[in-house]
Amino acid sequence: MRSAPNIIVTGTPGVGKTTHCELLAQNTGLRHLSINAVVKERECHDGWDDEFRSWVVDEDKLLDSIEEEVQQGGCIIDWHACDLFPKSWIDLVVVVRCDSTVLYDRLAARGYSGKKLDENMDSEIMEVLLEEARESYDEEIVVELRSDNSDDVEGNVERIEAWIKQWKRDNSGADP
Ligand code: DAT
Repeated sequence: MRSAPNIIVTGTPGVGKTTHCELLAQNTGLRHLSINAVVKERECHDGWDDEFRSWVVDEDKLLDSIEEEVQQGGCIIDWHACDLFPKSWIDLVVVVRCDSTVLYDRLAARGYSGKKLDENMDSEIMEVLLEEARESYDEEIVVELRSDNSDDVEGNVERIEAWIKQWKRDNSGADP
């Protein structure tokens, strides 16, 4: 049994996943597991996709690589997909959402253009990640949080911190 929960923070690139994960890790002591970094550093990929300027992820290798760490609990998994992580690993799925005008500006500032920019904008507008989360996990562990400005980040992180405290009370092993 885990002594701290595992949380996925997911959403379209640019919505604010990493911003949330870093603050949450700092405030709670949970570990920020950036899947981007894992894929790159532990070479869990089949090479580089030039068109999308991103790694082609080898999901089996990725899951093997993080399994032991995640099963210990206390991981905040930061990734723009969520359906690959086994249900039994995960206690909460946070889908970060963002206004599309705000997102467009963030992605353009990041240097995204053409097909990569268009596909990410479509993904946010079509609620692709929210749908993926709802299809992959029990409804009651999926929450959608808005991240248009810095007040949103603080409010969201406070909410997740309160949830973590409650999870720890509920899973302490003590009699109710
Ligand atoms: P992601 O990890 O989802 O790709 P990020 O955390 O790297 O997103 O954020 C992308 C950029 O937008 C980065 O420059 C920080 C900024 N940002 C994220 N969330 C924000 C918010 N709620 N208010 C203002 N800026 C935000």
